[in-house]
Amino acid sequence: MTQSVLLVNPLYGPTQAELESNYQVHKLWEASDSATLLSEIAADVKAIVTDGGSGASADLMRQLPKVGMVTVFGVGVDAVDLDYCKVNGIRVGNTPDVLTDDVADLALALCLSSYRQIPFAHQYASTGLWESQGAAPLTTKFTGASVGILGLGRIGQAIAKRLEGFKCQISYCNRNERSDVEYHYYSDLIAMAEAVDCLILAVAPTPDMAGFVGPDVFAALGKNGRIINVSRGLVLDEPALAEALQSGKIAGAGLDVFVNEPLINSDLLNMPNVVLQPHVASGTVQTRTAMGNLMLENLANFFNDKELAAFVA
Ligand code: 8YV
Repeated sequence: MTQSVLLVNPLYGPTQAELESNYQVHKLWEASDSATLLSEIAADVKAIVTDGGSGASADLMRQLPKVGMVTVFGVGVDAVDLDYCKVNGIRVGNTPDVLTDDVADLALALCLSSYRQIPFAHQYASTGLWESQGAAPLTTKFTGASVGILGLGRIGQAIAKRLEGFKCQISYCNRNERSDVEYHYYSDLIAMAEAVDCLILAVAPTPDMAGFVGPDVFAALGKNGRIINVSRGLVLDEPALAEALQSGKIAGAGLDVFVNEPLINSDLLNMPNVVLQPHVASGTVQTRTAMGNLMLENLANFFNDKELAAFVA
């Protein structure tokens, strides 16, 4: 029997094609009236397929009472109502590990882009400014920088490994100190921000972390401080960040994620000291393929009553 699933939003093409060839796929984003679609499919749908940004709300899951699994095309499950899943015995699959290297690579790319002003220098070279104005302005050295990582999980550790290659002084802030690393531990984010030049957000956020990195952290980082975010937009107080960047309270930011993506706070657009990316940290063909395969494996395992390949609940 072909199983029915709800697909919340479009996926990486080949993954979606594979999904559609194995399941009956109901596409939520195509429905003119989502409540009507959900009531029509409620008796059949046992799994929700979604991505890290959309997740699955309690309201959505309530309308599909037969659902026993949410499978996320991504590692982050902050947009899935995990409390609702726990109470209702709904499994939650995700795609850890396979995207770790790409996300860490992009974090480093954002560090280098910010310190060495690569987007600005590209403009300088490509628009004739080099010829008309002479040599480009000098930038800031990244090798040897003091860097603090908020969240030393899988991705945070992969970032730290890369930072070792840049001879950085590495600190981290976690709920608990890790016994398996030598980096400097801070239990307090402000204390770490005071000690470092560059703060990289790699934390797996919980909903209560909204605006966690705000004015007090920017003040602690200081005028030479930079913030890199490859975690989730909600962790950063964006209006306060824009103000801190405009007023020179901190030096720069490199951002891949935003609180209302794909909308970006207009104050952050076109600022010379901000490097923006459209949430592409895991966005390589190789990694999206691996994420898709893991997500499909999770789904197949659920329907075949096997343990999920990767899950958080
Ligand atoms: C994806 C992500 O961009 O893994 C995550 O949590 O945010 C990303 O890898 C997203 O889930 C795919 O759309």
